[in-house]
This record gives sequence, structure tokens and C-alpha cells, in this order.
Amino acid sequence: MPPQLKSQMLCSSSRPSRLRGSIFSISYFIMKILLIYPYFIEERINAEDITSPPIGLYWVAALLKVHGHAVKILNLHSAQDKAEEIRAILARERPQVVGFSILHANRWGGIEIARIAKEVDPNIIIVFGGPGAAFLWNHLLTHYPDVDYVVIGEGEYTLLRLLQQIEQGNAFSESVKGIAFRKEGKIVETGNGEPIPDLDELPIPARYFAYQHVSSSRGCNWKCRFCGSPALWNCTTRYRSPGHFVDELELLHRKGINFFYISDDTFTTQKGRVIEICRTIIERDLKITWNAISRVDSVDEEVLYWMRMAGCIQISYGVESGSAKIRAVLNKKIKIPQVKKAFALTRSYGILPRAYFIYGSPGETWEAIEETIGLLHEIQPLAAIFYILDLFPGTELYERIRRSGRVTDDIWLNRIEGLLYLETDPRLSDQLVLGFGKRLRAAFYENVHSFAESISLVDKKELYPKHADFCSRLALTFSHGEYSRNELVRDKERVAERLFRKALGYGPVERAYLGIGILVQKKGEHKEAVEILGEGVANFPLSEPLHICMGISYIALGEYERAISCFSKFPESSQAKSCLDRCRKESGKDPMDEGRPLTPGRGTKKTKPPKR
Ligand code: B12
Ligand code: SF4
Repeated sequence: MPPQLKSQMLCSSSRPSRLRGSIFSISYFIMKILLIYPYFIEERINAEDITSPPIGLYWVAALLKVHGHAVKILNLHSAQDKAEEIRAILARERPQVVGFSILHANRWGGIEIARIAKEVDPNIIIVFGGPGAAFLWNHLLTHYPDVDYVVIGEGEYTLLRLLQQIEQGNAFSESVKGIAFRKEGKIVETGNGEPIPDLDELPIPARYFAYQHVSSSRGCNWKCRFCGSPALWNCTTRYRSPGHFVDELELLHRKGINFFYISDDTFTTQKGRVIEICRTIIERDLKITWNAISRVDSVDEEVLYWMRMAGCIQISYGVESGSAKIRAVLNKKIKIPQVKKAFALTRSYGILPRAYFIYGSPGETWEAIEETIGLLHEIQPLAAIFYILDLFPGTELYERIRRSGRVTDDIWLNRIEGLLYLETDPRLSDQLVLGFGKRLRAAFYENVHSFAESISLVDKKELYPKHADFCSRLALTFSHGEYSRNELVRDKERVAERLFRKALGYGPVERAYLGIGILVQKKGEHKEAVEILGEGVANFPLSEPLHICMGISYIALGEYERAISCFSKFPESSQAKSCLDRCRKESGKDPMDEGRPLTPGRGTKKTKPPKR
């Protein structure tokens, strides 16, 4: 197998066993199942958005494993030109069933891999599941004979029951709810599957797999028209208990994962429950950080306090538009005062508030875009994502447009990933909507430096270390992270330095000392660099990067003995070793040295900051 695909094969160490009991019937045969996250066909600006398999695939896999099936997950998100490698994997693995997690945008990957699977072995059973299959089952079963079944909605027990029927020779049983298939030339849909009443009864996938995207609930009670969640989860929310959820975090933490994306649609709908989750994280002393998704009308000071104390570093809020008219079109039921309050509070607790905006919506004009920009200036997000409105089957907007006859599902016969709303509306040209996006992004990136500079944090002593962490992380985004690479962002280094210094005002942080050290060093101010780095070293005596950075400034100052003492503390480090070699050479202490006289600062122009 090619190494790049090998590394994408996620297996668990546990061997499939013969059965354990469950409230559902028991499997008598072990089936070999491969669950695939298929590839996308278009490049993305944020490629990391698509790199990890959907959370649900792990949950499906875990339940099948507990029931004795031999399950592997194969992450093929970027395997679009690797047909032969995929064929080789399938030929080697010889699965009996291949399940695909279909988001609308990767359905072509699913269709094409399913074809390869059937070529490898026509008896392989192909099952499509996930949000991209749930609303297109008819289309998929009509046009793609390689697809045998579509699981509609929540997949764990539905797939388990389907496999049980297949094992028992009832491959086309209508008794399994929540599926669709072809039977005698017709497409049969078996009606809604029952939602799992108690999510805590599901086995936690972290027992078998390692991953960073987690969710503590399923569903959302709101009905935004652009979103797939309402139809997918029926506008209701089911919650895992805090203990069950934190058990998952703890299992993953023990596997070495320290950072999580908590991906609930709206993590904070039940305030008491969120506080309990946070308290449990703190009680169990889990040293983790995490991001969450919420709504501006579902947070308050108390919950933000607990979230921050338990490691939350970022909350994403759907703001969508500054125009009340556009928010009404999208059915985004939030009010401007709520938006302002949520952003101000989140920021003041040292949690990075991130805003999602949508543009290219029905009826959008330059005036609406200017309203969004006005709002952007008021709420001062520290990160923002701008999406062009996409129409996914199952969303109310798509269904409305389909009912109006402007599109039919046959549009998906084209090898496209998605359909932008603007493609269905003659009043919105590509050029106009691209112009909206450009203007919005510029308005954000050209001002984010001033948003970052005007942060004011709540004065609670127990939060000081968190504030120090927050300011230094944000500073790093300007000095070395996303903003440092963005041409539109202004005053990067000045803002970074100010934020690093602000961080140190709340307490010692290694990355702040280092950040200032590097920035000051870049300006050639080595005395000052040594001063701040020396303070850092006093607080973090074992820090390799601080010592190396300080050593580099000592070289620049011609203080070789001191430089050598910084580097020689880390005999195992290749960076320290190369600095040491250079330093010995320059100071004339190396036996290999040719004995050139040294001038202070010689060679420092080429000095690079330590790699981090
Ligand atoms: C969190 C989230 C993300 C996160 C994390 C994704 C991840 N790795 O899991 C991020 C921000 C990275 C993200 C990225 C994207 N997302 Co997203 N995301 C969500 C969100 C809010 C929650 C997903 C979730 O965790 N659900 C809970 C789990 C348990 O459900 P699930 O994964 O769907 O799985 C269940 C069933 O679908 C089914 N199932 C799933 N796969 C399979 C496979 C088989 C064989 C079977 C039988 C069943 C089955 O059973 C599972 C368990 O019950 C949803 C909205 C929502 N509420 O669904 C949007 C959503 C899924 N995302 C969406 C989109 C478009 C994307 C992107 C394609 C966007 C992009 N940048 O291109 C990428 C795709 C990347 C990916 N790997 O998922 C759309 C999908 C629309 C569609 N019809 O396809 C949704 C519905 C939001 C929307 N706009 O409406 N997303
Ligand atoms: S956009 Fe968010 S709030 Fe609106 S329905 Fe979807 S998940 Fe719920």
C-alpha cells in the first residue's frame, strides 16, 4: 500500500470479538466492514476543514465493533487521483460491506470509489450515509447502480440492524427503518428511523480511535434556512450526560490529545449542563484546550467564565449578516444587541470570538454588505469566516428553490460539488457576489489589528493566567500565525509585541517572552532581547527555545561565553548544537577554528529566530 494511504487507514488495536450483549439482537457472524470518508473534487481555501473524517463515522464504527464486526475507517479525503491505490486497498482488505460518509461536497468521491469497489468484487455491499446522502437517497439510488443502500439520518443502530438482516439472508427487509434501497426495480424507503433516545448508551469511539472533533449533543432547535441541521436532526436536541462526554475527552487525552473541537451545533443551549461539563473537566484536572460553536443568544457571563476556566479558547458564532432583511431571509433569529453583547463578553473573558458571515444571499445588495461591515466594526471579532451561500439538499432554501422549479435534483448529475445560491438568481452576478466577499474580507483583515489592540479583559485574579495565555496566543497569530501571512493585516509586529507585553502583565508565559525576544531581536535590539529573554529563562529555566534565542542575541553582542552556556544546556538539540558550533568557531574556541579575529556582532545578520 502506498505509505500516504497507509497512514490514512485508521484501525483500532482491539480484535473483533464474538459478541457482547445489547438491548438489540446479537450478531452471529462477524462481517468485514470498511468505512470510507471519500474525497472532495475541489480545492479549498481552508484545506484543514476537510481533513478529518466526520464525527459520526467513528460513532458508527464503534457500535459495530462492540457488536463484534471487524471495522476499519479509511480517510480518503484527498485521494482524488489515486484510483489504483484505492483499488489495491480494496483488493487487499476484501471488505464485505463498504460504508461511505457522504457530505454533499464529497459525493462524487463516494460514487467513484463505490464503482471501484464493485469492480474489485461485485458482491461488496455499498452503503451511503451522512448528511449528503440523507436528502438525495432517491437520486443516488436512481442513477448510481453501485449504491445498494442509503442510510437516512442517524446511522449507528440503523446500519447495525441492516447488517443483521443481511447476515440473516433478509437483504431487502423493510423492517429496518431509516434506509432506502432498490427492490424489484423500484426504490423502497422504509420510513423514519427512531432517534436513539439515550446517547449515553452508545459506546464511546475513543475506546478504539483517536480524534479531535467531538460532540456532546445532536441537533439544534433553530431553523436557519441555509443549514442542514434542522432537517437532519428534526429541530430537536438530544444531549449526552456531562460524565459520558467528559469520559470521551479523558480517554482521548490519555491518548495524547490535548486540543479539541467541540462541534455541537450550539454547545451552550443548556447552561447548567455546560457548567457541569466544565466543572468535571476541572475536577478531573484535564489539561486541555478546546473550541466550541454557539449562538449569540445562548451565552452569558457565568457560562463563559466556566468555559474559560475549563480550557475554552475560541467560540464561533453565526452572525451571518448585519442586515435585518438578510437575516430574516435566512431565518437567523438573532438580535443585534445579542450579537454585540456575546462578542463583548466572550472577548472580555479571554475567549477568542469568531464570527461566521454568509454573503451572496437572496436580495443582497451593497447596502446590506455595508450594514454587515458596520456590525463588524461594532462587534470587533478576532477571527471571521466568510462563506458564500451554498445550497445543500435538505436545507429549506434548497427545497424552496426546488419547489419553485428553478432546480431539480438532476443538477447533481453534473460532476460538481455544490450549487451556490447566486447560480439560481439572475439578480446576483458572480462578479457582484465576489465583490461582496472581497469587500467583507478587506473590512475585517484591514481592521483586525485595531480590534486586537482594544481588548479589555475582566479583572478576576483566577483568570489572570488564562488572560496571559489568551493575549499571547493572539499575539502569535500576528507574529507567526495566520495574520502574519495576510497582506491585508496591518501593523502585525507592533500589535504582536503589544499583545505579548500585555500577556506578561497577567503572568509569565513562555511564548510571550519568546515572542518579544524574537521581535526585539529582529529590530537588532539585542540588549533588550537578552533582558526579556533572561526574565523568561528565570521563569522557565528548562525552556530550550528561550535559551537558544537568548544565545543568539549574546552572539550578536559578542558575549560568546554566555552564548555557549545557553546552547550547551541542550546537548541533545540539533539546533543548539549548530548554534554552539558556530559560536565556538566565531569565538575562536573551536580547535577547528582558523583563528580569525572576532568582531562583536559578526555573522549576526544571518541569525534566524529559533524554529518553533
Ligand atoms: C462540526 C461540523 C463541522 C466541523 C467538523 C467536521 C468533522 N470532522 O466531523 C468542520 C468545521 C471541520 C466541518 C467541516 C465541513 N462541513 Co460541517 N458540520 C459540522 C456540524 C455542525 C456538526 C457535524 C456533527 O458532528 N454531527 C454529529 C455526528 C454524530 O453526525 P454525522 O457526522 O452527520 O453522522 C451521523 C449521520 O450523518 C450518519 N452517518 C454519517 N456518516 C455515515 C456513514 C455511514 C456508512 C452510515 C451508515 C451513516 C453515517 O450516522 C452518524 C451517526 O449517527 C454539521 C451540522 C450538523 N448538525 O450536522 C455541519 C455539516 C455536516 N457540515 C457541512 C459541510 C458542508 C461541511 C464541509 C463540507 C464544508 C467545507 N469546508 O467544505 C466540511 C466537511 C468536512 C467534514 N469532515 O465533515 C454541512 C453538510 C451539508 C451536506 N448536506 O453535505 C453541514 C450539515 C452544515 C450545513 N452547512 O448545513 N463541519
Ligand atoms: S445555523 Fe446553527 S443555529 Fe441555525 S439551525 Fe443550523 S445549527 Fe442551528
